[in-house]
Amino acid sequence: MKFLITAFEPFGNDSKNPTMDVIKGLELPDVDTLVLPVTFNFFQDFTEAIEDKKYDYILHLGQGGGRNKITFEKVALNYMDARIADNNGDKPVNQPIVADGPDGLFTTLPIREIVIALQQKGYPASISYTAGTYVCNYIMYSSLHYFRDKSTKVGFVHIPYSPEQIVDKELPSMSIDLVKEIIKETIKILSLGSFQSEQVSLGETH
Ligand code: PCA
Repeated sequence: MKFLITAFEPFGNDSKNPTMDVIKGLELPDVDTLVLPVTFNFFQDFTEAIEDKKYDYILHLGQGGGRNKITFEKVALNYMDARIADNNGDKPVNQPIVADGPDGLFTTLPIREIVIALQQKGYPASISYTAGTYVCNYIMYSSLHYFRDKSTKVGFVHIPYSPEQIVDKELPSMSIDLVKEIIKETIKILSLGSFQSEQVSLGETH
């Protein structure tokens, strides 16, 4: 199994992006890592960079400031509505990502099975039903759309702020070591490929 794990550069008012620290520690066989710019126009460069790699799994990581768990995204929307400019100064508002693309695309990772397995091991993981309307949603949608008829499976994981980022804020955080451990466990679960699909609900009522 070949994996690609991506991180993002810092953006907005944040001088760090914890995803960059997380991938630094992921020296594993069959796992490549890549840092992506926080811009709405780099997807073609991304596909060129990974053209001959034939990954089985691509796991994009993004900072989800304010989240209190590792969250596996269920759906990407064909929609950009940037509250702040990206790192190129672009700020697309109320626009589709792919003209004539489907309104939404579900992740092709078995996230229910992953989250159940992680929770059983005592890790704080859950499913999220919105990846926002900024660059994380853009990369998730673009990747799912690009790989829709290919064997590569695509997923997106938002991670909380790291403890040093919330020293002056009333927001949750998670240590980089714990995030790394959970991502390594996720890679292990996917590599073993033996999922339990229990009929428990991981849904939300709001
Ligand atoms: N988080 C942002 C973009 C880059 C990142 O790490 C987002 O959630 O859209």
